[in-house]
Amino acid sequence: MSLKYPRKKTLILFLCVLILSAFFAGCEKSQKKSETVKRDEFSIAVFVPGITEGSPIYEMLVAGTRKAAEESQGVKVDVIEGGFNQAEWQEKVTSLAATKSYDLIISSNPAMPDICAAVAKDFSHQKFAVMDGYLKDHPQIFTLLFNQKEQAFLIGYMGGLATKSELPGANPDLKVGMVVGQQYPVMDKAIRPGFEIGLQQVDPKIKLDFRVIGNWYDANKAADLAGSIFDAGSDVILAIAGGANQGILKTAKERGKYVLWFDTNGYAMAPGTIIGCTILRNDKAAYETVRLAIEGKLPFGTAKQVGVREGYIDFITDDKLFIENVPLPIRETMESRVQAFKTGEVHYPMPDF
Ligand code: RBF
Repeated sequence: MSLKYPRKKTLILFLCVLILSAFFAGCEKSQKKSETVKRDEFSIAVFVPGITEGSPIYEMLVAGTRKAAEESQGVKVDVIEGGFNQAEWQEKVTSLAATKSYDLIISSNPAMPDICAAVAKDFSHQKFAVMDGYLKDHPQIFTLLFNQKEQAFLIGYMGGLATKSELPGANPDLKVGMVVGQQYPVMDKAIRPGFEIGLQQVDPKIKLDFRVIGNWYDANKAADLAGSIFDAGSDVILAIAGGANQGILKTAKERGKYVLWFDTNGYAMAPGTIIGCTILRNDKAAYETVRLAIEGKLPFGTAKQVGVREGYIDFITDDKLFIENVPLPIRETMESRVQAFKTGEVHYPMPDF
């Protein structure tokens, strides 16, 4: 009998220990759980192949990604600029993948799918999304290509109407200029031909004066090229040169000539000088892509293509500055051209490249 109580005490003690250890185990578990939640946050690297500022297409890439991240909880975004030395891009993307800390690396330009595919060989965990690029059937990569033949056609049609117009800076020569940062397959097979088709649908006698800077930042060289294009008889230039576009704008303003703008609404940057803007919704594309990736629904392995009809390419006709600076008959013609693409009456497929 005398042993009864000590036994009871031992039992109570044992139960206490059991309860306490269960309690502490519970604490540890919930601590681990909160650690897991932390590790489970969705992490995105935006690799800008160049410099964001001054390149409308990259500014939209960053803005669209940030917007999608801000609308979700626990999503982290790091923006990494690759700079203008293109030979370094692959190494820089490799370092990002090697950190193993990004659920998604998103980038934008037609050279990036191949670079991502090369990096993917060594990092099978890494997923990529490339806007303004095309690569089919790679299980780690999603790409989205804009129909830039349609985008270039619309601005070409505007260029044709402008060079034949009574605008104060227009001359009787049927010549239109184009200054680009560099040449690449989409430029040579879609953008330049689309622009020329647009010009020549207005008048087959219109000639294109095409010049290449050789990089995406040299505004002085761009200004000189624009000057020699105007000297040779053009009255309007399509600018696709990233940060170097500023040089084209400067020369056009000084000479009372015109610029056609690509990718964003640029009318307010140079009122009366920029007389046409054809836009590409890289912000919308990046936003939608990132949202799907966060939800785990982005179809890696597919290559999406979008154009005017799908709402990713447009020509802006309702801006106050377009209305103020461009005569009504030109505006009406442009509106009807855009409409024909929107309804599907006209469609230019993107070529293979
Ligand atoms: N476009 C830019 O606006 N800025 C750039 O720095 C830039 N770099 C490019 C680099 C490469 C290798 C390639 C192929 C294209 C680049 N582009 C750049 C062009 C861009 O992808 C797109 O075609 C144009 O912005 C017109 O929409």
